Amino acid sequence: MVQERTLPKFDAATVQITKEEGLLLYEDMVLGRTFEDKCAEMYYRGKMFGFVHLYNGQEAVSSGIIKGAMRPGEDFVCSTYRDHVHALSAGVPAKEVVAELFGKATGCSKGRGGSMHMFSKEHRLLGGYAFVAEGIPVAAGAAFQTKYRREVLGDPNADQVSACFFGDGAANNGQFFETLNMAALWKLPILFVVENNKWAIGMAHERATSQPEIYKKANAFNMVGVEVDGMDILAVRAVAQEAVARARAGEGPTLIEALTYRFRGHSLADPDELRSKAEKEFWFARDPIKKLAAYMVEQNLASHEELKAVDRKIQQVIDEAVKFAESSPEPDPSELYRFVFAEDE
Ligand SMILES: Cc1ncc(C[n+]2csc(CCOP(=O)(O)OP(=O)(O)O)c2C)c(N)n1
Ligand SMILES: [Mg+2]
Repeated sequence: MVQERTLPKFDAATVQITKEEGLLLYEDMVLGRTFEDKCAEMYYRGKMFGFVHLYNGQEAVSSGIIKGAMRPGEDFVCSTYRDHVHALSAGVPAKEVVAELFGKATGCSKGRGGSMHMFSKEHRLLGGYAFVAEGIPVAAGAAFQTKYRREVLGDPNADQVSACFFGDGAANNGQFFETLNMAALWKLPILFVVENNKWAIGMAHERATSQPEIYKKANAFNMVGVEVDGMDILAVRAVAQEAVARARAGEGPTLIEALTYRFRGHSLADPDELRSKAEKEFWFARDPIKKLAAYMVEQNLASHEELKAVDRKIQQVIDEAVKFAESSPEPDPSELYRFVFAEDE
């Protein structure tokens, strides 16, 4: 029998959501899922190399936080090696993400990064990072500069919020503790979003940490900590909206622990033999996309036909993105040393 942590209950009746908002969230999650499925197909067809970590199952976290509560393109987003979908939610066009996976010059990191290093200055995506917990202090740096511009340089437009996504495994790393301390001390405008998917490769979360309820660690820093059902996008959105409001008001950071699950192995090279069938079934039954679709139909916010039209539209976006990436040029070898250091555009 699998011992599952009780998912916090969320009463959807407490939220108001318009048809447009619902469709935006639905579309973003479908984009994430369809993108990753195509990515797996391309990987097995030998179109890309190295480690590739997919986000299937966790979509409600990226879409609920970024699309549901932030201002994509103005606010900052910082990711991990599981970064394709955070990039998409932040507004990086799918064609630039596929091109980056293929190592093409048109990729968002100009083909230099690949799967684990999506980056976009334009979309304020601070990067994907291969080292566990590496992005946490980087996101705090972005939050610090916002606060500095506002309070020291007197820029009234400096009200941006940073969201930093990382895993349960990362929450056992020293950078997590040091950064949370500083962020709380300086009341930085930042959301620390732990995507607790129960596993760090093959290490079960409960076996690796003294306090499995990660949100409670916020207490040690005098910071607000909340847990949320990471399979329920409306719950994630509600928690994120509160945290963003707190950050913009100068009231400091929030630690959000989203309870979620990855529907695939750790990476595309992982045979995924350690997780039990019962555990997987428990979480597959909570598919965040199906949950939102059912809610939208039940609330008369959209019909099955309208939702299917979104699915078809996204399929087309992905197909076009692949064509764009396939026909894009490789980076020119004469430019090998370019972009090592920052340069004016
Ligand atoms: C500093 C560091 N140590 C070890 C690794 C190897 N590693 C890659 S992913 C991973 C597991 C991280 O799990 P988690 O933070 O829960 O994120 P998830 O993969 O579940 O999204 C480990 C140990 C690494 N990349 N960086
Ligand atoms: Mg994990």
